[in-house]
Amino acid sequence: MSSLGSPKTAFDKSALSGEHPLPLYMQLARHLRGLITSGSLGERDALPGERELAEMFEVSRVTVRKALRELSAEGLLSQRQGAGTFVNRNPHVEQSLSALTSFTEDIAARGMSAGSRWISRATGPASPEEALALGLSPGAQVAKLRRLRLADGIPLAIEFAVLPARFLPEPEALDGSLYQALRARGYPPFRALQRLSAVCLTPEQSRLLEVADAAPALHIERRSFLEDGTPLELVRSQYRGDAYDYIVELNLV
Ligand code: 16G
Repeated sequence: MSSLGSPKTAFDKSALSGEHPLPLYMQLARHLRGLITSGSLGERDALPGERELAEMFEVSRVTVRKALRELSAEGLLSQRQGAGTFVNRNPHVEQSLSALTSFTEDIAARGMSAGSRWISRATGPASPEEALALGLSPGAQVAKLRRLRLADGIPLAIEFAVLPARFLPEPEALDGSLYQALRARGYPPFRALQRLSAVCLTPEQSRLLEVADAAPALHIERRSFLEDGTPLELVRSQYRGDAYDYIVELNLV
């Protein structure tokens, strides 16, 4: 149950209006979505039944059903046959864009435990694009690491990292933090360039991240360098759009 009191007290019938151009089920979904993202409805809170919600908001059960279906598709609710409808856990991470930190450090700093599930890892030849990004000759050997990154067991991002093989000759032996392993080998990441863009997840990515098909995500490409400017890693990742905010500090120049 959320710390903000009973979910029932948070429901506000006046959030819906027959005069509004949006269909009622969308207005209801928007209201409930707001309660979930603001924390008024907390992790694992149970929602009242369909009939009760319909009475509370003075709408039909069909409207309630459509709104709940929409939020389930977005991954904000779980509907369990016979048990009811529950708010999903929704970890939210605010990340500074100016600090060069690892996933493990970012998640630990928020009091959660970072984890990874391997999708694949191997040493092999660099693609022309990877060779270009890493300043290697075409076909040079690189370590390729594909991981699902988790916070408290919940999938947050898919990461595909490519590094010149000499920095990580045995990708199969990597257990835990990549940055920790690189620092331990004397190759600490010193500087990085990052490009962010908005994408819709592919069906495979949606499945891995346990979100609705084609859900929005942040595509982040990071190129990290050693202090002497040698390219260290090229990482392409998809971060769940509902779980990550990137914060940029702007100063007067
Ligand atoms: C972050 C980095 C990624 C790096 C990883 C290492 C972004 C967009 N990416 O996820 O480039 O490889 O941390 O994490 O921030 P680890 O040390 O926990 O394995």
